[in-house]
Amino acid sequence: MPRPIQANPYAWPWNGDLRPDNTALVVIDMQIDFCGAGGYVDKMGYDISLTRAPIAPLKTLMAAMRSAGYALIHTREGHRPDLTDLPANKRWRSQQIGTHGIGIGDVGPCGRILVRGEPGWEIIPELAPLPGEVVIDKPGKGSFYATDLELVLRTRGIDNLILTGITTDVCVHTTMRDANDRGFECLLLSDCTAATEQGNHDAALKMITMQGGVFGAHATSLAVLEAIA
Ligand code: C5J
Repeated sequence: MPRPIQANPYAWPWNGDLRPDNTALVVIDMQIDFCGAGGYVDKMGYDISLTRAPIAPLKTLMAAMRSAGYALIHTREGHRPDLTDLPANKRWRSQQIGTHGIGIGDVGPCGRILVRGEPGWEIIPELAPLPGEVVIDKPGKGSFYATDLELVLRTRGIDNLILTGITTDVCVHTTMRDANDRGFECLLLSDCTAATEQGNHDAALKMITMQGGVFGAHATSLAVLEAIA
């Protein structure tokens, strides 16, 4: 039986009920567009060494959780090739930063940015899903909006979510907040997430600790590995 995970601001999960069949590891948007050379984040001029930092600890954690029998769920942010699910304001804003007015839906070095089926939209090979693992395609920042994630989790009897991936302050936080409102018990891993600015990552962690754990808790991947060993 796994022990509760040493986390901040409380030992997680709240009720101590941590089991492979009620807990899933969610790996959010580890796509070339967010952490690969020539991808969207790189084109915007951000330092991809930050968004690549979670790759190594995630690789170790994913292997350990797979062999301990936990479900892994992967997400990919992306839009239909005809862009019918891309709000005009999201596209316009994405074209305001970086070079040459290129944003979501436009052609970049890794194909059309954040368009399903393009090379940049793929999950990086180091963290590729295994056959049979659930992959959620989402058009928004949160993983629940316009997806069947909640149905998949409820069907499997999942209560606890361990949240990882990029970026901490955008897609991971949006997912955590939404999951928390839906009654899921959430843990965000500080070394398996990253933002495009370190200050945003740090602030996103601090926000979680307010009000006794306003959206859940955060911990390191080492604490998870120790608890499930
Ligand atoms: C962003 C994400 N930052 N996966 N997406 O646009 O966080």
